[in-house]
Amino acid sequence: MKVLVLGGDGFCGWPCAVNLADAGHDVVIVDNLSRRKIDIDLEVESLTPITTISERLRAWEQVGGKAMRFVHLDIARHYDRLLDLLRSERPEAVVHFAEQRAAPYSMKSSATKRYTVDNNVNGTHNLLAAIVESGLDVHIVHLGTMGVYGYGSHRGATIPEGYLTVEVPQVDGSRFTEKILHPTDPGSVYHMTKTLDQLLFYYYNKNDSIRVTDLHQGIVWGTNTTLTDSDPRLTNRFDYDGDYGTVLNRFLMQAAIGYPLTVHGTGGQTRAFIHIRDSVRCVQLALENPPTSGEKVKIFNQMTESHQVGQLAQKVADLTGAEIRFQANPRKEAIENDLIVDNRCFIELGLQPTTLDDGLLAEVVDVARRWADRCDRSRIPCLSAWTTRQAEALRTHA
Ligand code: NAD
Ligand code: USQ
Repeated sequence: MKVLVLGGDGFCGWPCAVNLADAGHDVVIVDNLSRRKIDIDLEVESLTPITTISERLRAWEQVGGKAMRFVHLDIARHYDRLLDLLRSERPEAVVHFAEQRAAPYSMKSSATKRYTVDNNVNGTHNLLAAIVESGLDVHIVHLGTMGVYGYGSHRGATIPEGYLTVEVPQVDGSRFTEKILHPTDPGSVYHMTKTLDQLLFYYYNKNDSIRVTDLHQGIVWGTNTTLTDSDPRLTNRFDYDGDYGTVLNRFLMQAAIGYPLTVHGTGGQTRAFIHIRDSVRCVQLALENPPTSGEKVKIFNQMTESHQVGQLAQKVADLTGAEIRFQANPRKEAIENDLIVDNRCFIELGLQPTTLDDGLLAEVVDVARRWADRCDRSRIPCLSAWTTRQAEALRTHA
């Protein structure tokens, strides 16, 4: 099938594009390369050396991969070009990764808050409006986040896949049940944009029958898939800095270079995780099992396991001998939370979860050790504070 991969130069998008091409799909990558530009602004680089998008595409063809094309386009700002692209390519599906995805970056300043909202909400809305205007029947597969459900207490309840069945009491004492979108509880401006995306999908699905699968993805760890590992020029990015590095990959990289593991607060935060290989597989499964015409937005919880941050640090320390250092938390978030997640949709479609086994953890440590000399230690601390109170705590405990 013809697929546009929006954000196909990014950490999740690149291995996904390669995987879809390998599966025989006709892939067009659309990206404005903003992620590479943000690295320049932040004066940091991916731990792994990554080649340019042209070099990546050339290398992919040289290793025998099915050719992919690249379109340099900002989907949040260039609506007319996006519409023209849809009209000329007539894709059957669009995979949408093209958003500013770091919570700490979104909380750095009013400028990054505004950029994240402008970029993410406009990008998603432009895509929906352009599909309606094109008159095409396009399946959107969007990368959302587990964070839309929030990380307060769920009082031991299992988080369903997008929709919650509620009982509504009436003044006359009667009750009725209803299936509603699970209430949202974003923990950062970035996460808030994902909750807004969710409403945009709900509306365009209801009004224009746009077919959407929204993947509520957990924290992705690991770096390469077998395909991106097949040639150094195909290597995926590895973010380790305080804005874009995510917790498990950061711990593994910190262990590799002998930097104490940076646990925020008590480490009681529980989060959902998925390995990059499973992330890629899930997107393919979602694409190949689209909603039918008239079906409401399909929501899948794209995660395979939940862990407490402190326990993860302990696991990495046990594996590598690393020291753990508890730090003032730059985020305004619950000290501790429960997280029980229903992920049956993907399991029923055949996903065999890659769990956090020692071999895979060690593989990431090896990647990080190989590139340790590229690490700028001064970029490791998380300095983006959620409020002035957290900023003060960071200063006091520095
Ligand atoms: P990334 O920043 O590495 O990739 C995003 C890509 O989109 C980049 O290549 C960037 O240049 C591009 N992009 C951003 N705005 C654009 C625009 N307006 N027009 C065109 N291209 C644009 O991020 P990622 O880690 O690959 O995440 C991809 C998606 O998956 C995001 O939407 C993110 O919210 C979601 N997600 C990521 C994770 C994770 O742990 N990395 C977890 C859950 C969900
Ligand atoms: N944390 C630490 N130490 C660190 C880094 C983070 O203790 O060095 C803690 C944070 O305080 C937080 C948790 O680890 O409690 C997760 O932080 P993270 O940066 O790994 O993940 P998050 O900010 O939630 O964002 C990432 C991706 C985002 C995606 C989200 C999925 O960047 O794109 O949407 O994971 S989820 O977490 O399920 O919402």
